[in-house]
Amino acid sequence: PVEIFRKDYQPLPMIVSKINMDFSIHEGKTMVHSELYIEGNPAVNLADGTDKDLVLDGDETALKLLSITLNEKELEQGKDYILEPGKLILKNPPPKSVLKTTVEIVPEENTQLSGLYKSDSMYCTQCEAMGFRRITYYPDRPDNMAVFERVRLEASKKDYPVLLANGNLLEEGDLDGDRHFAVWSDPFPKPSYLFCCVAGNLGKIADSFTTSSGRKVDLQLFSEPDNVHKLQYAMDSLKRSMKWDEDVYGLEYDLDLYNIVAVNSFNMGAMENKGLNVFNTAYVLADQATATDTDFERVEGVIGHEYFHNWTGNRVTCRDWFQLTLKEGLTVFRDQEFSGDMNSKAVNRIENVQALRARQFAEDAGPMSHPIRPESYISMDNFYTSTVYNKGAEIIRMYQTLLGKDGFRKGMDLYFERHDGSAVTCDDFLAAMADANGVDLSQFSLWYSTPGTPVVSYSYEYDQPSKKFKLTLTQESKSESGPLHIPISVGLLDKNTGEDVVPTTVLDLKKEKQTFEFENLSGDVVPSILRQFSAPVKLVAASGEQDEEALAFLAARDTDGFNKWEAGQVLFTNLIFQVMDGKDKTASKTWDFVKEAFGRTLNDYDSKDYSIVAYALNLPTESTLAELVDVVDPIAIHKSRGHVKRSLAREFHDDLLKRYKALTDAMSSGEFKVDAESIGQRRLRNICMDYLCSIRETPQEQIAAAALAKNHYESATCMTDKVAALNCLASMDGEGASARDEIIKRFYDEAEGDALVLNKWFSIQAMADLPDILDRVKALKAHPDFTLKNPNRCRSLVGAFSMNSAFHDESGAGYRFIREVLEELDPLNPQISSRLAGSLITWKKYDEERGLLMKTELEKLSKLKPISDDMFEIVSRGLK
Ligand code: B3K
Ligand code: ZN
Repeated sequence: PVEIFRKDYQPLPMIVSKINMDFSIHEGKTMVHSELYIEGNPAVNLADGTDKDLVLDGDETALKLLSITLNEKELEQGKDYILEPGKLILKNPPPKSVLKTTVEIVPEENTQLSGLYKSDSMYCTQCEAMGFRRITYYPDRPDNMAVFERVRLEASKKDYPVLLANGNLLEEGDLDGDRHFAVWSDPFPKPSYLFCCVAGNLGKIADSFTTSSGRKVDLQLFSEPDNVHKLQYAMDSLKRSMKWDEDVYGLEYDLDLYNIVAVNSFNMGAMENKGLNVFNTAYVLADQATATDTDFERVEGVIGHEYFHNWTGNRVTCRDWFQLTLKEGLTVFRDQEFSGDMNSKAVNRIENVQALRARQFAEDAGPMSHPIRPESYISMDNFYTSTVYNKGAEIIRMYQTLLGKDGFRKGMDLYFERHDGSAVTCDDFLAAMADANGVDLSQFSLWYSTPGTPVVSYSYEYDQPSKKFKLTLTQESKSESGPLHIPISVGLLDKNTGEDVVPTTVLDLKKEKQTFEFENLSGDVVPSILRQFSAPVKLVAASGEQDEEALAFLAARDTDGFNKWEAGQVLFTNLIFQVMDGKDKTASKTWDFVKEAFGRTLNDYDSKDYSIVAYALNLPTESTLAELVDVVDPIAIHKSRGHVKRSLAREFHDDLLKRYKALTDAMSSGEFKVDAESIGQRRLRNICMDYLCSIRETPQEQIAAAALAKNHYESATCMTDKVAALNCLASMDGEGASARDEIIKRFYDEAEGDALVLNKWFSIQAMADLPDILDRVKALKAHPDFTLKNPNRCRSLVGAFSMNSAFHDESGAGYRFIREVLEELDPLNPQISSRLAGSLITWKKYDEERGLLMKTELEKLSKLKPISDDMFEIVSRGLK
C-alpha cells in the first residue's frame, strides 16, 4: 500500500479533453471501448524536449486489456506504453492524439461495488472516488475534466430495457437478436468520478420542473418496478430542492433532464453523477407503510444534498481528493440549511449537532483523527468521514456566522463567478469569501489544517457598581500555528425577568484567552454561550463545574432553541455521571433540577413544537456520553443511563401516561402526514411509551409494559410507530418475552420481503438489550435473509450490533465476532469492511482490559492475507 500526500500534488502535463465510450453488456462479460482525445495541459509549461507522459489509471484486477492504439496505430507494450500495477503509462504521446482501448470487465463478479457492477438484476456504476479506473484506462483524477461526448450502451432489450448515462439522450434503437442501444451525451466537462451508466428493467415516475428562467426540466425517478409506488416523496423533495437553490443561492439546474436511479446494493447513501444520480434505496424510497419519519427526513436531506452538488461539486469540483470537504462540507451545509427551512430550524440543528458529537467528536478523539482537509491517505475511500462531511459543514457554517447571510451569499457568488467549470481547492473557496467581503480570513484558514475538537472554557462575573458583565473565554486546540478564529454566539438573559437583554452577538475569539465586556446592564444576567452551537468545540466551565442553577434557568427560559435544549442535556448528563460514580441521586441537587425541567416540559401542553418537547425529554445517547469521559466503560454508561431513565419514568409515570393518551386521542382522527407537527406528535408519543416501557422490574410491570407496546404496535398505522413499539419489545424479557417474540415474528411476516423493512427488523434486534444478545445476533447472521454482500443488510446487523453496549461485553466475545465477520467481508467489499473496523480502533479510549481485548482482535486483523488497502490503513492507524 502506498501513502499519498497532499503536498505532492502535481498537475497533469497531458490531459484528456474529450472521451467517447461504448459498453457492450453481455451476461458474464462486458466490453468497454474508449476513445480518449489527448492534449497538452494548457496550464502546464514544460521545457521543450521534456517527456510528457500520460499516466492512465487502471485497476488490473478489474480490467483485461484487449487492444490499444494511438492515432489508429497499434501500440507496443514496453516501448509505447508501460503497464504497472494500477497504471498504464503512455510514453510521450504527441499533442492532439487519440488513444483507443478495449477492455473486458466482469460486473457480475464485482462485489466491491466500485466501478461497473450488478445490483440484483440491474447494472450500475459507482465511480467516486476511484471507480472509473475499474471500467477503463483513464486519468482517473478530478482535475482532468473532459466532455463525455458519446456514451453508447448496448444490452439485451428484454432484460435491460432501460439504458441510461449522464446528460441527454442522443439516439436509441433496436439491434439484431433482442439487443438494443442508447447513446448519451453530456455537454458539461466533468471529472471521471461523475460518470455513470445504468442498464436495467426499471419502472419510473416522471414529472417536470420549470426553472426561474423558464426552462422546463424533465425529472425521472427509476426503481425496480415493485418499488415505484415509493418514489413520490423523493420527487416532491427534488422539486423543493430545485426551488430552494434558486431562492437562496440563485442557482438553476443546467440540463434538460434530471434522472435518479434507486439501487439496492450501494456502498454509501447516494451519488451525485451529473444528470444521473444513483441512490441507495434506503435514501430514496419512502412511504407510510415502510418508512419512518427519520427515513422521510433522510430522503429529503439526501435528495437535496445530491441535487445541490450539481453546483457545489459538479460545476465547481475538487482539484484533488484532499480537497474533498470543498464539495462535501459545503454541500452538507447546504442540505442542512434546506432541511431546516423545510421543517424546523431548531429541531434540525439539534439533530445535526447530536450526530456531530456522537460520530465526529468520537472520530477526532481516536486514531482516525484528521483535519477536514487531510494531509495523506492510503485509500481515499477511508476519508469520506464524518470529519470531512459534518465538521466540514460546521466550518462552512462558521463563515456564514462570521460574514452574515448576505456576506456569505456574496462569497458564494464570487466563488461561482471565478471557478465555474473548474477543479479548485479549499484555499480558492476561502479566498472568494475573503475577497467578496474585504476581510482577512487567514487565521480562520487554520480550521482546514487542525485536527481534533477544540475546547473552549468560560468564566464570567457581573460587577454591580459598574453594571458590567465580563465573559472570559479560553481556547485549547491542536493548532500548531497559533490559536483558531472561533465565532462564539452569546446572548444575555436578565436573571430576574428572563428577558433577552443582550440579543445574540457573535464574539470573535481569536486569542488564547480573551475577555469580552458588556456594559450598561440594569442587573445581573445569565449568559447563554455558544448559541446555535456556533462552532464545533467542546464548551466547558473554567471552574470545572457548570453552574446548575444557571443551566436550570436556561433550560426553562433561553430564547435560543438550541441552547435551551442543550442546558437540559447538560443537567441530564451530570445526573447520569453522578449515578455512575455511585452517588445517591435522590440526595443530589441535580436530580431536583432535572425533575423540575422534565416535569415542566412533559406537562407543557401549549407548545406545538412537539419535536422540541420530545428532544428535551430525551436523555443524551450513550455515544454522546462516551465522548465526555477520559476512560469509557460502555456497560457502566448503559446502566447509569438506564437507571436515570427508569427513575424518571417512575417519578412521572402518571404524567407520561396522561400525555401518551392525550396524544393518542389527538392523533387518532388525522390522516397520515409528514409535516413537522405530525412528526413531532409521533416522536413525543413514542418517547412517552419508551419511558413507560422502561418500568419492568416486577412480573406485573413486565406484563403492563409488554401490553402497552404490543397495543401500540397493533394500532400503528405507520412504520414510525411500528418501529418504536418493536424497539421497546425487542429488549423485553421475563413476562414480556412472549409478546416480544410474537411481534418480532409479525413484523417479519408483515414486511413481506421488503428489503428496507427487513433491514429494520435486523437492526432493531441487534440493538436489543438482552443477556444473550450475541447468540441472537449470530443466529440472525445465519438467517436466510442475511447476506454480507448487501451493504445495507450488513450494516443493519453487524453495524448495529457494534453500536450496542453489549458489543463491549467483558468476555471480548463481541470483539471476536466482529473480527471474524470482517475477515469474511474484507475480500468481498473493502469499503464496508474497513468502515466496520472503525468499531475496534478506538481501543485506547476504554479501560485496560477491554482495550487489550480489542487490540488483540485488531492485531489478528492486521495479519489478514490478502488484506485490502482500505482495511490495512484503518488497522495500521488503529495499532499505531
Ligand atoms: N459523493 C458521494 C460519495 C461517494 C463516496 C465514495 N466512496 C456521495 C455524496 O457525498 O453525495
Ligand atoms: Zn456529497
